[in-house]
Amino acid sequence: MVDVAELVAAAREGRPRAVARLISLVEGGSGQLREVMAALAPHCGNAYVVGLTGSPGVGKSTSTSALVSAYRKQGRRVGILAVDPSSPFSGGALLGDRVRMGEHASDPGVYIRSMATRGHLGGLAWAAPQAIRVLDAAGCDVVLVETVGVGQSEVEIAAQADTSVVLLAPGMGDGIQAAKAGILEIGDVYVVNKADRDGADATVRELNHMLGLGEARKPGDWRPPVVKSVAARGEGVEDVLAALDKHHGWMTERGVLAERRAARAAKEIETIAVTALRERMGGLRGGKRLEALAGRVVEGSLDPYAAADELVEGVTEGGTEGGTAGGTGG
Ligand SMILES: Nc1nc2c(ncn2[C@@H]2O[C@H](COP(=O)(O)OP(=O)(O)O)[C@@H](O)[C@H]2O)c(=O)[nH]1
Ligand SMILES: [Mg+2]
Repeated sequence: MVDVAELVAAAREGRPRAVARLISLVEGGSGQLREVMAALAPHCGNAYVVGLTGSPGVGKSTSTSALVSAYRKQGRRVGILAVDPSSPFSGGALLGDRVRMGEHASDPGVYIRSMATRGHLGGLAWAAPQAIRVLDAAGCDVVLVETVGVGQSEVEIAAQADTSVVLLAPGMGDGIQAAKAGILEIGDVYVVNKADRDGADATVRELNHMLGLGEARKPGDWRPPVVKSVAARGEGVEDVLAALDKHHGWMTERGVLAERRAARAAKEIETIAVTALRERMGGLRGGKRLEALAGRVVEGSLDPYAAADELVEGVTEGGTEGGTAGGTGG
């Protein structure tokens, strides 16, 4: 058993090992997860969470690293969460990222953490926000969440961020692919990286065109900007930063930031509750109940709606008994 209060205090003093330990606890769905989350709660809500998403190789890690440098120049503390839903590894930094983030590895104002989510009950939607909370409570002013663009997971991670950045690279009909993937609905800021390559301007134009299609924006609504960058050389990074600042300002002014956070918290609660409910239904007592109810539905002595009501009532009565300690832990 870990002394959670001590660990949280150490993390808040900026001790990287305490931060790492806390993330491991929440990531692993530890039996102390609830205790950790309760201890973190009063210290959360300060960090500005930026999600970066896009196809593999588009330059997310390079851009993240460049953004970290820019934020560090402003004296802000930064947390980086690299989420790879397909990776079986977790804990340390991914090999490539270790190289690209290398310059920040020894900076005490920067936390770098990779996270694999495969096998997690509740997946990304559950695992990432807990780690973000740890970084937030540890005093990070900004948390950058990099996730590989593999469809659903990037949509999920976009929903975790205050601001979502979608990265694209010129050529290969990336823009059209983006439209197919529904990426045009999730970006608050679009970055055409690798602008040192041919076709960057065409990609910017194409994106701007697609973003303008079917738009019914009112005056004062946010129009996602399209920014060009050469992350590998640090070019255009100030423009990305400026776009982020602008979006943050717009959200704050309009109350959108508070709205998004409330919607996110609601979703998070719902996910945890539904997962806990499903666990209980699958548990021994729940399973027996379900079996008995199924028999009655087949017989015709009960309809499925009434059966579902009975099942929900049956597994929710009596507090947390029958649920796992972690609630949603894998
Ligand atoms: N030519 C060019 N290469 C870049 C640029 N940004 C990143 N790269 C390179 O693209 C490769 C993939 O970058 P990485 O940041 O790992 O992409 P990620 O998979 O999206 O995280 C690396 O070899 C980078 O050095 C850029 O602006 N121009
Ligand atoms: Mg990467």
